[in-house]
Formats: sequence, C-alpha cells, structure tokens
Amino acid sequence: MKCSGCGANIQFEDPRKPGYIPREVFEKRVEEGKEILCQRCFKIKHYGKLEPVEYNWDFKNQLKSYLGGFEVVLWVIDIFDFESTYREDIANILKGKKIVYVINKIDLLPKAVTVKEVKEWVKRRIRTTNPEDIRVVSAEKNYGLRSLVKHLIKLTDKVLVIGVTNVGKSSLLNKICTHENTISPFPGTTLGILRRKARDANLYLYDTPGIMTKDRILDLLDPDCQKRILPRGELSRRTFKPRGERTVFMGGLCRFDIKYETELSPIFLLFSSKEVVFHETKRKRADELMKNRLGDFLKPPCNKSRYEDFKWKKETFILKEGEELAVAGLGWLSVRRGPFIVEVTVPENVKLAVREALVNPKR
Ligand SMILES: Nc1nc2c(ncn2[C@@H]2O[C@H](COP(=O)(O)OP(=O)(O)OP(=O)(O)O)[C@@H](O)[C@H]2O)c(=O)[nH]1
Ligand SMILES: [Mg+2]
Repeated sequence: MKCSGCGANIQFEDPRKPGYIPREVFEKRVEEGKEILCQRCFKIKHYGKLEPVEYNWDFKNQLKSYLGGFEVVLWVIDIFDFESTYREDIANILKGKKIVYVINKIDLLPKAVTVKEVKEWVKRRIRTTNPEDIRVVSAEKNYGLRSLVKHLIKLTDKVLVIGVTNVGKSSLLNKICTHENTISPFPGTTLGILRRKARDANLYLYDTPGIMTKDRILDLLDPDCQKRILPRGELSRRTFKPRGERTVFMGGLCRFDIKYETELSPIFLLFSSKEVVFHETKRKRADELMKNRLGDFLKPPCNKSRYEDFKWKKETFILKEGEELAVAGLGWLSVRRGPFIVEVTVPENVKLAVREALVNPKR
C-alpha cells in the first residue's frame, strides 16, 4: 500500500525512512475508512513542517524504466527558473516521446508581461514541432489548466508528469484531479508514482518524484530556508545604476562586481524572491560583508554562515541591453543600459546563463 500523499510505500518499522506510519494509527485509519497518509505527509499537511527522511533515490535514473508505458509525457517547467528546470539531460531521456511542456508559475512574473510574450519567449528556446504543445499556466492561480486538459485528451488518456523538484507538479495535479497529493515548498515532497484521475475527463495523470538538481542556489540551502526563499506572489525587483567601483549583492550567495569601460554607467534590474536581500556597496566593503555578514544581513543563507562553508567560483560576462543573466534557483539580472562587464561570484556548482530577456526592457 502507498501513502496517498507522496506515493511512498507504507511501512511500520523505521520512522526515518519514507512511508512510515505507526501501526496503531494505520489500523485506526483503515477502520474508519480514512485516507492513509504517512507521518511525513501528515506533518507537512497539518503543520507545514518537514520531517526529514532518509531518501537518496534519484528519480532521473528510474525515469527510463517508467517511460515505456507512456506515449505522452507532461514536462513541468518553472518559469522563474527556466534554465535549471528545462534541461538537456531530461530532454535526452525523453527523446522519442510526445512531450507537452507546461510552463508553470507565471503568476510570479510582473503583471505587465503578457502570456503571449512568455509563450513566444519559450518557443524560441524549446524546439518543438507543434507550438500548441507549449502551455503557459499557473497551478496556483488556476490559469490555463482547463485548456491544458482539453489539449491532453486530444492526445491520450494517460500522461506521465515529470520535472525537477519543486516546479509544481503535484500542485498542478491537485487542481486538475479529484484527489490531493501532498505539496510543499520542500523539494522531494513526492516519493513515489501516484495515479490520479482528472476531474471532468477520461484522463489519468501520473505524478512522480521530482528530479533532483545540484546546480540551483536553492539546492544549497536547508529545507526551512528553501521554504522561505521560494517565491510567493509577484517577484521583487529593484533598479541599480552603479557608478564607479561598485558591487551588488543578490543575497549572500551571489555577488556582481560591475566593471565597465564605456562612458555611460550601466543600468540593470534584479528580479528575485521578496526574501532575498538586494544590496549595493563599494567594492572595497564587499569582501568584508561577504566574510562577516553571510546569513544575518545578506540572506540567503537564512542562518549565520561562514564564507568558508562554501566553495566559490567567479565567472565574467559581457552583458548587453536586451539580455539577462540568470542565476539558477535565485533570480536574474536584466540589463537596461549596457554593454558592461560583470564578474559574478557564486558557489561552485551554481549554473549561470546569459539569455534573451524574459522581462522585456520596456516593462
Ligand atoms: N507562485 C506559484 N507557486 C507555485 C505554483 N505551483 C506550485 N507552486 C509552489 O511550488 C512549491 C512546490 O510545489 P509542489 O507541487 O510540491 O512541487 P512538485 O513539483 O510536486 O515538487 P516535488 O514533489 O518535490 O518534486 C509549493 O510551495 C507550491 O505552492 C504556481 O503556479 N505559482
Ligand atoms: Mg510533488
């Protein structure tokens, strides 16, 4: 038997492992005909609290064996974190399948950005033969879901739903289907495959555990901090016009040292979650801040941390107007006046990518 929240196999032996529920509780729930939730899902659901479980199963490696049973795969991608949720390695595994791309969380973008613009932007980045297979939605705001279901039932009656952790797979299914899966801001919420029926259609959707990543800032934070940093509501943004030797921080784990040779000083915007501290300072003070204020003033991390707790890397970019520099799992820098040179300091594994602007400069 599986936990109906996360899909882990129910067991009574080890509270540290997935699917644990005390036997008495289990028996009582069965007697009362209630749904069976493991202890971890129960706590997430009722107290918003994460119970850590020993779990080191990487779904990516299992994915291939499940794919055989499906012709259509619904790949959920997070618009806030496009570069690390639309990934080459996943695309390779899905080769030969009919893929419907669900671009989720568009409610996070500034209101001035239209759905059409987002769709066009995604189309230029995802190569697909049928543009109708790119669906822009918000599971949170219930946007675009009805037409997604309509599109899916034209293709099949069973769909495998995949994507990296925390992109909103379970949230999406909860809106479309009759039964609620556990959702939470913690990555790795879903632990097994769960079959769900769409509410008003002859369609089964299979929720799956998220594919773990290691290249997002989010991946370096403890679960409570991830929960705080995960954006809710519209993103925060601020304009910077640094002159002279300046450094701008996007939290404590991402530092931009601005260098420029042209006459006009650069102008750019930062976009991130409201919990991320934006701070501009003199180059000279930046080192000291990084050494002494990680996690108390410069958040994230959420707790006081040492500079030495992280391995750092520096990468240099030339950024032009109309471009953005995305920092995986944290946010992005959007150029308003350039070109300029920026040296970025982030922890070693964090993916940095220059891309065409998602939020158009006129916004
Ligand atoms: N702003 C916003 N947040 C969303 C949306 N959909 C999901 N979320 C949030 O994203 C977080 C993760 O949601 P889940 O549905 O648990 O994500 P998942 O992909 O199933 O995650 P795993 O099971 O860990 O792989 C939760 O905090 C959700 O509230 C959305 O459309 N907009
Ligand atoms: Mg899930």
